[in-house]
This record gives sequence, C-alpha cells and structure tokens, in this order.
Amino acid sequence: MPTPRSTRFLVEAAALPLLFAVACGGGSSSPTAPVATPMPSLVTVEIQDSAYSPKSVVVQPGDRVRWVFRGSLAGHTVTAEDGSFDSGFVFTQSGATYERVFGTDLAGRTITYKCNSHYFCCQMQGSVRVGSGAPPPPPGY
Ligand SMILES: [Cu+2]
Repeated sequence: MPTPRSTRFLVEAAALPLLFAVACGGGSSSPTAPVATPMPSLVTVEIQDSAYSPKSVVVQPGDRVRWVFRGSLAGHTVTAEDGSFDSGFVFTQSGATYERVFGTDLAGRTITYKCNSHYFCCQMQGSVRVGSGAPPPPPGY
C-alpha cells in the first residue's frame, strides 16, 4: 500500500522523462544513448597581473579550457608555443575570456603557451596537459 508521499514521488518520476522529451523538441525520439566517456568539463584558468593561475592544468581529451582575466593590467595573450592557437589581445577588461577545446587528437600531449607581452619580463607561461598520460611541462610552464 503506497503512502501519499511515495505516490507523489512516483508521479513526479513518471513526469520527468516527458518533460525532457518536450524540452528536447522534435529531434530524435529515442532516449539518449549511454555514453562511455564522461561529459566534457570546463576548466578555468585565471589571468592575473603577469601570471596564469593555475600555471599548469590537466584536462581530459574533449575538455574546454577558459582563461578569464582577473587582473588590472591589460595586454595579455594566450599564445601556444607550437602556433596552434593565439588569443590575441582580447583581455581588455576584467572578466574577459578566451576559450579553447582540447580535443582527442591532442590526447597525451602537453601544450605550452605564453603571454606575448609578459613572457620575457615575468615568465608569464602556462601549460595544458591533455589526458593523464601527458608529460609534465618543462620548467617555467
Ligand atoms: Cu601578460
């Protein structure tokens, strides 16, 4: 004999899939297939005055890295040493961001980057290690 409380739970549980189906609209009618890999994560790196924090991050293939400017000194970049990406001078005010997805093609690699403005003066450098098998960055990154 269900109590009123458990009855209410059953009704809500039954309504949930219906809500999801409505929210998803006219796409595929089949439910979402089980995924073997975890959902991509968002990893945030803060750009402070002449430093990235944390300097080195480890992400999983497919994860997105977002650099967020939190300093007061503008003129930073996020520039890959291998030339694969360059934010340009987008960090003009606090809260400005630059994002990049590190795909499965980069698994096992460590990408080093630097700020074009503060590389010489301040060793403003960092790295993204893609996957747990990616090697540690060189000193200073
Ligand atoms: Cu800089």
